[in-house]
Amino acid sequence: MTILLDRRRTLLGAVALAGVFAAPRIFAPAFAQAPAPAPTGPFTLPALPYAPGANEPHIDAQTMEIHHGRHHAAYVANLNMVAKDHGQLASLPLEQILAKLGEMPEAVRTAIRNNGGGHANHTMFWQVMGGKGGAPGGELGLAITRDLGGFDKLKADFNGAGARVFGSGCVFVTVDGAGKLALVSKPNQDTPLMDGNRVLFGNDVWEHAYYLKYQNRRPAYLEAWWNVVDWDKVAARYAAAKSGLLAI
Ligand code: MN3
Repeated sequence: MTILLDRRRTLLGAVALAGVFAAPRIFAPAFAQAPAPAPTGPFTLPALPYAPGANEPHIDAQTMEIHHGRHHAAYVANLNMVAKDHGQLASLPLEQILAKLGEMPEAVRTAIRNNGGGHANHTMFWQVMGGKGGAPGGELGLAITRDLGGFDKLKADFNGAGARVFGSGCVFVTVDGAGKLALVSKPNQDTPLMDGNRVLFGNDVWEHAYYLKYQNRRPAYLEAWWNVVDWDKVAARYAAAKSGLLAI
């Protein structure tokens, strides 16, 4: 009896094991249809040029980490998904893609506008922060006085434009090849690059840029932001623009 029972157990065990090993075969086609890994290029997330806490206390480290590591990273990942099926994107610099938005395939134009714009705006945004604020001097300071009525007026006008953005968007100071400055705000992830212009600096007024620390107090964020602007970096961008070398 004992031997028979053992045999039955062994048989049942064998059937059960066969079932376990058969199962993957049944589901094999589903595995075969799983999406390919997300593309890692041609666009890449630039590293933050400073530690996430470098802009404390005005912009908290957690906001910087989420803003860079999730929001900006998502724009890059989405843009790469578009580029996977539209290889021509890989052969054009981002600022040219955005300047030629109207020539992009209609089916993906909005995706390029939102994600390409988001990639460009954030790439610029990280670069111009990490500083100690203060007032810009030298040739840039003179240009602000000449074209924007001085630094105090620029700050007031810039903060006012930022407060008036309904929903999400950015405020920019643009610069042309002659060094002339202008103030402009854009909705969503639109950028002056889409008009063929160059961005000297700008601030992100999406709620994700400030909500953890400032909640609904966008004007307080706009005011505090000037304390982290790196005017040396902005001055370098100004010189690059006048040399025709400023891209994003
Ligand atoms: Mn943002």
